[in-house]
Amino acid sequence: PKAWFPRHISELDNCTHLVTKFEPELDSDHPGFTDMNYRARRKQIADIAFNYKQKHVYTNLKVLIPTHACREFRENLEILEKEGGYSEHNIPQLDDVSKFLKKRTGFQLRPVSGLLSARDFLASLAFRVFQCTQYVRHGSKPDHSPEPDCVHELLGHVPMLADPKFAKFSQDIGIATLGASDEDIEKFATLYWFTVEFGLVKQDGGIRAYGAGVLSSYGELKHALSDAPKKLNFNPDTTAVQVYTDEDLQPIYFIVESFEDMQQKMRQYASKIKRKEELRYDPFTQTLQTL
Ligand code: H2B
Ligand code: FE
Repeated sequence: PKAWFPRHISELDNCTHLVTKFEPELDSDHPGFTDMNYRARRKQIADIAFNYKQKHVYTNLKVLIPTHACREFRENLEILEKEGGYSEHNIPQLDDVSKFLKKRTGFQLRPVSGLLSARDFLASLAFRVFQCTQYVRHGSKPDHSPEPDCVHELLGHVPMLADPKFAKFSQDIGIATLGASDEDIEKFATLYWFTVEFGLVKQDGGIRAYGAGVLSSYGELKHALSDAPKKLNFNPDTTAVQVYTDEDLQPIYFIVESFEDMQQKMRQYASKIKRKEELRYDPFTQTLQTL
């Protein structure tokens, strides 16, 4: 067999094997062997070097997508790679992705500098506007970010927002939240969490991920489709009051029968919410009109 060697600069990620002969931690003859401060500092520096992975997230996720992601996500990621500037060597510009989405489903990306309140975030969806963070997670933890970052938005949300049915579903949640009480906003935020962020769907005789929080994290994607977490059937009345964690892998996921079924159940749920006015979005004037 031919010996492997790197053929692209990104493959230097695989050239990280250290010769440990002189390491202060392993070699008792090293002048720093007994100096714990020195060893701790060396370890910090070594960790930075180890974590320097070019497009680490993208490359890892691509391995799981064929078997773990729903059809809509897979198809749209392929189109984004052909037309949207997506690749493991490139993080596309927000404006280019926004134009791409606009053509496909009318969604546009609007830059935001951090985590928004649920009310403001959901209100934007009513106008087919997705508030999109600009910064990237810290390089020391490429597989996890406690807050949304552009890796999560671009790899998790954008492919799904490029699907017409899913775009409509997202806008419908947004419209349903307008003028809602704080209590109802809390419930819609929880429904959003268990669908758009961490949802699973029955497809092709198995279970696939469509939630952006799952699809943008290698660890979460593996975990979500394993036997470890609990999986319940999506039902807006019970899902809306399910407690969740945003600090760790999810212990519970909700499965929808299909996107049509999810949309219909959500519509029914939203129609029961007390509201002062019935609203409809007029795309020509980009205004919400009272019916
Ligand atoms: N703000 C930002 N910037 N991005 C998000 O994905 C996001 C948010 N999600 N605020 C919201 C909250 C979501 O978790 C729900 C609606 O609370
Ligand atoms: Fe998100």
